[in-house]
Amino acid sequence: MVVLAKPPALDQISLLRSPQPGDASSFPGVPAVNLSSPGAALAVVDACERFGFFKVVNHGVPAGVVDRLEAEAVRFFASPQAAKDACGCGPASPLGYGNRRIGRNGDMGWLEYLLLALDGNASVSKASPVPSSSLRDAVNQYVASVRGLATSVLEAVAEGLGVAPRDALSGMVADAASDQVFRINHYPACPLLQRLPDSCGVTGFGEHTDPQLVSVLRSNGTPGLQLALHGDDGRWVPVPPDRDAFFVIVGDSLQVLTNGRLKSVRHRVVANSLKPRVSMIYFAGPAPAQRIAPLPQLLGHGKQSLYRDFTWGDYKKAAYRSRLGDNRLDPFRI
Ligand code: GA4
Repeated sequence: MVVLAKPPALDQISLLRSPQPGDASSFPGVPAVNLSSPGAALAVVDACERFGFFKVVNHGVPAGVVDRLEAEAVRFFASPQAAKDACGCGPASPLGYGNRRIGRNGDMGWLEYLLLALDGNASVSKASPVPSSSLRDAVNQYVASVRGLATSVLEAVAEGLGVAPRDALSGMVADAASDQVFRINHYPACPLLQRLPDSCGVTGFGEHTDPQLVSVLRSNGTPGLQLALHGDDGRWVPVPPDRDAFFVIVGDSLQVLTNGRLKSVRHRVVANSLKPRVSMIYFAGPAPAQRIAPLPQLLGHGKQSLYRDFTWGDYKKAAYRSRLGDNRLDPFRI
């Protein structure tokens, strides 16, 4: 048992866990894909089938756009807590500035964040409170580029799966009514960790799958992200940070649209004792009325859908009734 002289704030919200990654020796590493190279579509599908995860390199998103947003985010999160609490954009419910509370059902993490809704033009929506117009502008500029990356990824998935038209998936995200969200997470350094045995970790963001089609994540150079391997008893492996790449995460909706051929991936973040981690994630979701069902071309040869029919609106509503770590697709399986 660990006895701490002075109970830290962390104790109040029972964050301590032991999220130990497993033996990563047989993990070949995160696949890296250059979307403009020949064979990219097959490489994307292969990575999505094996891991539900890969990183995009040589992506063409200007470094200045990324750096500008990271600097704005760091500046906001570094402001006094009282200023953040009074920024007029919190507490998150679920949009806005959130501190440690995730979602509506009691999930907690060692982080603070901004969760923003985007409108049909992929600009921060009027319904989303933001702390400053400079942060809003930086998000809009960033999302304009990263949404293009998500589009290319979804086109590559369609091509690699032999699905026509090429925009069968990406069109769901390009739809003017599509439901896209953007999140900036700040995981402060957690010095308490240095006083705990190695076997103890602090949960930054608990394990979960993303409900959307795909998520595109970029982080600073601080480690912490881990993913559960498909098969292999869901062994957890660390994802080495790469501030120059974008990580693509397969979400539950893409799993259903491909009738389980691509699988969403459980992932989580553990806190770091020394360095703060900042990540920015674009979640590509479809319009609320969009039917989420296997694409007809993937249901040939008498194959049945593994899922009952539902819309993105139904799924999102169910997600917000769930706990972070729940398997949200289970109730939708036939
Ligand atoms: C996980 C993916 C995205 O971060 C998110 C999260 C959302 C939230 O933080 O408000 C949820 C979570 C996420 C899934 C289950 C519900 C909803 C918290 C939670 C407990 C913005 C999303 O779309 O779903």
